[in-house]
Amino acid sequence: TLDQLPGPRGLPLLGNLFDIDTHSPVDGFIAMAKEYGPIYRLTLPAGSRVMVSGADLVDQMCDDQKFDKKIGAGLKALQKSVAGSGLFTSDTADPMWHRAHNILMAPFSQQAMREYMPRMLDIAGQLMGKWSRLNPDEEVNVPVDMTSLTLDTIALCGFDYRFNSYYRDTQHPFVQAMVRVLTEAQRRATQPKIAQRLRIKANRQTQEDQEFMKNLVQGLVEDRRRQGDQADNTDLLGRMLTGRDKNGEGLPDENIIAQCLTFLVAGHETTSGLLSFAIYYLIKHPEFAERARAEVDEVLGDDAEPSYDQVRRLTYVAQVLDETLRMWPTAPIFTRAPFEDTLLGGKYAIPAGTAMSVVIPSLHRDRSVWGDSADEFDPDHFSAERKAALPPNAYKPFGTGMRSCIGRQFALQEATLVLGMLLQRFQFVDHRNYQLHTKTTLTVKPDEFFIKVKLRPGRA
Ligand code: MNH
Repeated sequence: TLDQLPGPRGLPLLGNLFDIDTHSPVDGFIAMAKEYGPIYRLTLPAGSRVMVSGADLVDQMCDDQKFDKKIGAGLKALQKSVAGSGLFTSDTADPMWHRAHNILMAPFSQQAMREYMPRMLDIAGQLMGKWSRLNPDEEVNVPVDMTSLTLDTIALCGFDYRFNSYYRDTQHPFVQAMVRVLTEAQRRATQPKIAQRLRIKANRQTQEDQEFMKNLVQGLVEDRRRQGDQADNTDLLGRMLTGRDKNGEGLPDENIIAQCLTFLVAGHETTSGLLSFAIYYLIKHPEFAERARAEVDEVLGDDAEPSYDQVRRLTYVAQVLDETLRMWPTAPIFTRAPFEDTLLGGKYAIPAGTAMSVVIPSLHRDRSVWGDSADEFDPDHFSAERKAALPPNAYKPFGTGMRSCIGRQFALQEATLVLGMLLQRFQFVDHRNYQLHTKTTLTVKPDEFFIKVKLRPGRA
């Protein structure tokens, strides 16, 4: 039974809460996978959870016929606080998940990505402008500047709205509201209900913030409806307003609003963490940075604005990003449950409905897949031949099956474009000799990561 699984022992009520570092809980999950092996059990106030990282076990869990995504306590909190009936926090059994998935597949497809290039270039250009105007002694806070980039990009491509993060000292009020609500949601997920009811002021703030966010997006939806045929519906919002599923059904406004909020939450921190970790690995591995820069110089030359086709030709930069997501998948966990009682790996009896979380960073360093170089950053892990030879479901930074990330092409195009443009223009200077430590909110990112940048000769 589940009780026989290895795992840390805890105090009766608090379970293993104290075994988990709240600054970066994922570090604790990774350390426990090292200690207890490919499958272990945690006892938390919210219930017990099975944590899995063995490649053979995860492969079995990725069968959509036998396992389904499970909306656990964390995702429930996200659903209640911001994401509502959006794709990320809906049950697969919910008919609205199917309708929205159906309507949104085309706008998120690789073919659609050409359409977002002008908007992505608009925001990328703002970052290039900011960094190229820094004085030599000024440093950049990498995750902060990357979060501005990815938030502004998803808002502009998503619903033609500008947060103008690079033109402000403080975050846009919408972003402030979102960050406050997400922080509070995380607190709620780990606190007893009674303690939460006592947080009267915080609860009122949450309600105000939620209304503020909803009203802003609702206003955009209504404006767009009013414009009718005059509207430029090339962003995600326009495509949701006009899209129909295979039965001819569209999405109700309430659902469209939830999707917009979901894209903001799901779409910004993950991609900004990816870019931040990629820069970290490149400053620590100058040989790979030089190889990437050589490719960029060949493909982009002096062109100020890369085209869609040029971005597609940055294959080594793409390998750097794939390898970065192997070492640090920025959405580090996904959770599934078997439809029926299941024997996992031929020996672990798992009752139907048991929540099982995949610890993706540990999966990605499984020695049976990556051999002795499992812990080493090397973009050649994703050379065309090695990528083709990977066992199924060994590499899962975007989750799995029909519940995998719908924004994958979007995120990879944005990250390839931006990392390419940065390498084209700048040398990164590791003036603090940064030692990696991570911070986990919904996602994981390098904490307190500063660099300096030097404009390359002849670039502006
Ligand atoms: Mn994304 C689902 C990782 C970028 C929108 N995303 C997932 C899942 C992972 C994930 C893992 C599966 C979660 C689960 O099973 O519970 N996402 C990423 C990573 C990046 C990323 C690592 C960037 C790097 N995601 C984006 C972007 C968007 C987006 C950008 C939107 C513009 N993601 C989603 C949505 C889902 C999702 C929406 C839920 C899809 C579904 O269940 O139908």
